Amino acid sequence: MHRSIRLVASLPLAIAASLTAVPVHAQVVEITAIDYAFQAPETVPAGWNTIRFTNDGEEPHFVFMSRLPEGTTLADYETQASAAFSRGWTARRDGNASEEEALGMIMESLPPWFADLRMVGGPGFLASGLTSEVVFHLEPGRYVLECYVKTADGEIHYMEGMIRPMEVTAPEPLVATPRPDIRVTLTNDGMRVEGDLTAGRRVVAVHAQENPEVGFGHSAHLARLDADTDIDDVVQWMNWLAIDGMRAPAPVPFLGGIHAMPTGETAYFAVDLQPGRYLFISEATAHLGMLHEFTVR
Ligand SMILES: [Cu+2]
Repeated sequence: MHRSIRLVASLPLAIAASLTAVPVHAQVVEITAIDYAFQAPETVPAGWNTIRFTNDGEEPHFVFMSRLPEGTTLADYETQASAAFSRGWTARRDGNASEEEALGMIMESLPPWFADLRMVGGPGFLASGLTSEVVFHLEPGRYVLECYVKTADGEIHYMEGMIRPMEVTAPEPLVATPRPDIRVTLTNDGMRVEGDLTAGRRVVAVHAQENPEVGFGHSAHLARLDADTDIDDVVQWMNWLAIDGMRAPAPVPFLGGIHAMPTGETAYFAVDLQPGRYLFISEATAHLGMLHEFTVR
């Protein structure tokens, strides 16, 4: 744990200053995370939206963004879906369930409509003090913004207030699709990374070509690694049901990325790459080998 704190403390300011805009003429939506709430507009227009996500908190945060099925409200989401995860996690944390039992409890109590929840790939894990820009195509509907990172005490961020509704309104304006420099393709055989992995401002396209038949989808979050970072530590931290899983602080600084999306969809994020060691890692499927290390020279 001491090592984790040192890694976060050593985050170069250069990274914070260097995250830059995705070069696309999309509408810009500001979402800010604090410990523990989201500041965000109540409505945004449909279409390609650049989401500028800023972490003004001390702990790492993300925006798990999903569109509710027709006829479902934020209250349904909180009392039926979030509550199922909270119960499973609390049983696990308090020593009343193994990981498998906790997962079973969650799966059993999720409402039938949860299968129709449309995950749209919200902004990925982001370290304190950073801003990331992601570009998503949003369909009209009722959305939920949620963070389920945990505090050092094992409280889930959404239980502390990090859950919020957002309405996406029609009509859909015509805006250009971003042009990526780097393509990350998510398949059930692993993560394929192609393109210009050199220093400079890069737009990363994340494409969900496949998702697991059962369980949670693939995602791609970008972490900056130290020369001696053990990738297994990062993989273990991603295990939400592990006792120490996903609790603040993170073992590495996260620079953003894209959360789970439906199969076939693509979203984008921008990052200014500096020379160094990096890791693309999937949240729910990292332990299955969904990660890719690379070095920028
Ligand atoms: Cu959070």
